[in-house]
Amino acid sequence: MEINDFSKHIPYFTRGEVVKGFGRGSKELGIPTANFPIEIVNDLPKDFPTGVYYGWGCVNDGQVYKMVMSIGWNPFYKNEQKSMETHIIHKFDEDFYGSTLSLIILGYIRPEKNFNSLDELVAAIKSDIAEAESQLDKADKIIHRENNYFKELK
Ligand code: ADP
Ligand code: RBF
Ligand code: MG
Repeated sequence: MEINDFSKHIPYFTRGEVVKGFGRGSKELGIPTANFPIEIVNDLPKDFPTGVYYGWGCVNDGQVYKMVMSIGWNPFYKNEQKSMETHIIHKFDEDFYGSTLSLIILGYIRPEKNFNSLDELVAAIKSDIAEAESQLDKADKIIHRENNYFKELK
């Protein structure tokens, strides 16, 4: 059986408001994650695997940037609620709570894991960011950056 047969759902388009997350200080770690409301999480197809993904993201009618996202229960924190949190690979001057975040998810990096320390979690996320950066430089991924989905709010 294919455990990661997410391919039929890819590219996956999703859009929602940026809400307050768990407030665990991801930002202090240098990896802020924009969280989606539970309704958006519940809209995911039932067979969409939890794990770490990459793709493109855009805040309101702004520029399109590379992003990585975590979908799942964050085993390191033993969350009771499934979450979708996106780290946009760009340095923003200000927070954007309440804004609309549009995403195109293009690929899967790995399943969610537990870690022995916060340092190991952060190292894994940094390696995910590096992987996303290189995947999104490929021609078949770059084309999605220009998708009309990102122009609908302009
Ligand atoms: P929370 O627990 O509320 O999600 P975080 O520490 O994860 O708090 O910070 C997330 C917030 O940081 C986002 O909602 C957004 O407003 C802001 N932010 C700033 N830069 C980024 C970025 N590059 N990627 C994602 N969110 C960012
Ligand atoms: N949480 C986990 O418990 N396990 C993971 O494997 C995991 N991978 C992540 C990968 C990325 C790219 C991102 C942005 C987050 C990930 N998280 C994971 C969520 C992380 O625990 C959460 O963002 C914390 O708030 C970081 O302090
Ligand atoms: Mg967050």
